[in-house]
Parts: sequence; structure tokens; C-alpha cells
Amino acid sequence: MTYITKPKFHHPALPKNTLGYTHRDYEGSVSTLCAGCGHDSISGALIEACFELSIAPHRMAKLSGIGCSSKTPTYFLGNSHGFNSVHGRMPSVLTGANLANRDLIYLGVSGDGDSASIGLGQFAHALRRGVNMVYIVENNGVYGLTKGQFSATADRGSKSKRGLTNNDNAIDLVAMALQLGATFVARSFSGDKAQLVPLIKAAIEHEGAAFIDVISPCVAFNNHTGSTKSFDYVREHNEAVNRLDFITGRPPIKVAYEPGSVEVVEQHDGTTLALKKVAADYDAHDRLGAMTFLQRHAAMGQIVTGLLFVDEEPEDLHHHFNTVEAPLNTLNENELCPGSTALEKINASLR
Ligand SMILES: Cc1ncc(C[n+]2csc(CCOP(=O)(O)OP(=O)(O)O)c2C)c(N)n1
Ligand code: SF4
Ligand SMILES: [Mg+2]
Repeated sequence: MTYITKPKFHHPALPKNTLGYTHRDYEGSVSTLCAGCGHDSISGALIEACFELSIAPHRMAKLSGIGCSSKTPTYFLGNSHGFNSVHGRMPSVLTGANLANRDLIYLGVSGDGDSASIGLGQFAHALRRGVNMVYIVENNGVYGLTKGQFSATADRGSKSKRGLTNNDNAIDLVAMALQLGATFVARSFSGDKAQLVPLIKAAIEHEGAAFIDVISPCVAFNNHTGSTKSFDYVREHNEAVNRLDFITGRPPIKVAYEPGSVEVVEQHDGTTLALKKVAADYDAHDRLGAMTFLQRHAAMGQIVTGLLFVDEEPEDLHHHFNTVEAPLNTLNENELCPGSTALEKINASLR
């Protein structure tokens, strides 16, 4: 059984958002993941973010691959569009859906096996093309669903539950996302909702390729001593560079921090993020600086979290392709197939 339907009733006094929806309207079926799995906390953060942003559930499209992480879209946004694709192929399915209908908000949910092992090529190309989406990797360093083999994000020298040492170098998806040109790059921890919820909200508002690597411990196969993706290890080595404390619309932000410690970031759509700096020497607009900062801190065994890079003027795939605004299924036959004269003109322009 991979899902259990939740009863529909709820307390009449549940708070409502500006669209009149309660939290329950953003939930899905009852989770069948292991009790304590980090992935369930990420589902909770996604529900919270969509509730707080007052997103109409039918405007959201969730796509995933295969894995415990890729199962999670069943457990949130039960009233949204969803497609559970093939192992490692979520990015191309998402890209196709996005090209056909740019009116929806696209959420790609994947695992470290799904994106860093079998789906590494797909991951890379979706980011370098600037597909407008929120791409979340629920990163536990193992193939949870198939019982705990090391994934490609497992750190070299880390130990499996059975005591084997991983001798392969780890793929850092954040470092790759920065190199590939993603215009919003963040890392967070499933156990830190205060950091994760605002990051998800900001990523949804970002009009380009937004990637969030969320370290999400697997309590069944990778939460032991010697693992670098366990709850204890991540808590001890977590180095947050900033905190996204407020995300508002256009009204001015009132910030209660020391002058200079908060940076205001204007997003393309007019929304505003207030970024509280924790590491004084960190600049979230400097792609190259972010890459070296990450490498330096990784060498010291630290896991850098927060909003690591944001481009305030992102361009997306539709911009590059100059595609029509309207979803393709709303175009009529003449618009889709404008006839031989139009075709001759196109052919002539290519000669
Ligand atoms: C083409 C293909 N190869 C292998 C598998 C077996 N398989 C299913 S899930 C999975 C790994 C999942 O790991 P990850 O993406 O990290 O998700 P997690 O379960 O850890 O959340 C593998 C290898 C498959 N389903 N399809
Ligand atoms: S096996 Fe690991 S990843 Fe899968 S549900 Fe259990 S704790 Fe979560
Ligand atoms: Mg995994």
C-alpha cells in the first residue's frame, strides 16, 4: 500500500489564507514513509510554504522520479497536478510540461539517487537551460527505497550502516547547480523548517531555475555514527550563511536587525526578500565567490546552508525560445498549424 487517504473533515476554526484555504487543502494522503524520515518534514515545509503564499492548488504541478523522495508528492498538495515519472527522468518530463503550459508553477521533487546517479545528465540539462521551476533534491546520501546503497552524494570516507566505507568522491549538487548557471541555488536541512519554508517560498517566486538541495536523513539506513548525512552530523556541521526572514509583496519591509546586517533583494516579479546575513563575508550575488566559499568550507567538513546564490534578473527557457504566452492546449488549429505560406516563409528565412 503506497498511500492511505486522509479523512476530509477538519476543525472549523482552522486558520485560512487569503484564498480561504486551510492547511488541509494543501495536504495529500497519509505518508507511508518510515516514522522520522526527513522527507516527511520537507513535505510539511512545502505544505506550509504553499499555504502561506496562498497558492491556488490547481496552479501547482508536482513532478518526480522514483525513490522514497519521489513518492512524497502523494503526501502533499493532493489537489494539484502530479506526475510520478521514471527513475532519473523527472527533469525532462517537467521541461516538456513547462513548455506546453507555462501558466503552472512547476515543482520537481527528486532524490540524490534520482538526480545525482541515474539522472545526473537530466539534472544538469534542466538547470543549464533555465527551466522555470523549483527543483528539490531530498538528499540522504543513500538509495533509501532499495535499502541503503551509497548514492553519488555520499561523502568519501563515510560509513554505511553495515560498516562499509565509501571510497568514491561525492557529487556536490549545489556546486554543480552553480556551475551550470541555475539562477537560484540554496541548501537546507529537513530538520530546520525555519530556514526551509522561506527558501521554498522564495524559490517559488523566482522566475527561473531554482534548485534547493535539502539534506534529509534516512532514519532506516543512514542515520548512524560514521554517516555524514545523519541528524546529529548535520546539526553539528551546519553553517548557515544567511536567513531569509521575510518574504513580502511590494509594501516596504520593516526589519528589526542591526543596520547592514540585512540585505533587501528585489525579485523580478516585484516581491521582496529580506536576507539576514549570518556570515559577514558571504555575498549571495557572487556566483564565483559562492563556489569557492562552498569548497573551502566543505574541506573543513562544514555543510553550508542558506540562500547561496540568487540572480535578480533571471531568464528562463521560454524567453530563450521566444514561445507563445498561451498554454498550447488553448491554441486553435490555425494557430498551431498556420499553413503552407507560413511554412515557406520559415524555410526561406533559414536558407
Ligand atoms: C531504471 C531504474 N533503475 C533502478 C531502479 C531501482 N531504484 C528505485 S529507487 C532507486 C534509488 C532511489 O534513491 P534516491 O533517489 O536517493 O531516493 P530515496 O529513496 O533515497 O529517497 C533505485 C536505484 C529503478 N526503479 N529504475
Ligand atoms: S527508507 Fe529511508 S528514505 Fe525511505 S522512507 Fe525510510 S527513512 Fe525515509
Ligand atoms: Mg536518497
